[in-house]
Amino acid sequence: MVYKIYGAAQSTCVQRVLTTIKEKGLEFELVPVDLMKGEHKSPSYLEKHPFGVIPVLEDDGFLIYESRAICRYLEAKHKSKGTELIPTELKALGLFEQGASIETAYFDSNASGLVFEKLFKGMMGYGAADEARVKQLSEKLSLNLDAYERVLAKQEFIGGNQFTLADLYHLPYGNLLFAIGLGNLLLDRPHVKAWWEKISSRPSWKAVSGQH
Ligand SMILES: N[C@@H](CCC(=O)N[C@@H](CS)C(=O)NCC(=O)O)C(=O)O
Repeated sequence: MVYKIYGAAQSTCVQRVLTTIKEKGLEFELVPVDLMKGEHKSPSYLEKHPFGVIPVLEDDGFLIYESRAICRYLEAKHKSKGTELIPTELKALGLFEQGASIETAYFDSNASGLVFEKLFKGMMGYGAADEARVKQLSEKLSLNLDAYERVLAKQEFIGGNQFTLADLYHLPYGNLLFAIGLGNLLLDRPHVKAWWEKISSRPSWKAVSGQH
């Protein structure tokens, strides 16, 4: 079974899915969607993804979008293959769900905004970063990472004591924080630093981010 992933290899959301695919040891084919040419807004692509963003996964004619939902789908379908990315024991599952929610509520909302301001805006010709917004988002992220430090002082990973999708979800935007000169946010706190170094050195992520 070869999955089709519609997207671009450099896209953060696609990288989230590809890292999951590597962890599970699955086969995939990347079907290129060129954002610069606006292919994600074409009528045929909007049939696959009504919101006109990437990625979409195709599994033998079945289509699913939203990167985190795709990762969970693949984990559910291939539970016993490769790395187990969502625990089954009730309390471990509860902690995983908590960690997954932490990522969207306290990390992604700020980190993706920062990367948009400092990197994507320029790449897309939308002009200079709004420095007031950058300041606000980095202060918010910094405060939230103080909370990560408290969490990670008591458990090894953000979703409990095993590596899970909750950790993996952080990788693409965590990586780009370094590209925009804000990697110190992840390195200045000892428990966050140890966690970041552990998760970002996984072979799956190294392969997807091209740092093998
Ligand atoms: N929540 C969505 C976000 C998808 C998303 O925003 N994808 C970006 C690339 S990482 C995109 O297609 N951007 C193009 C656009 O917004 O026009 C997911 O996780 O899949």
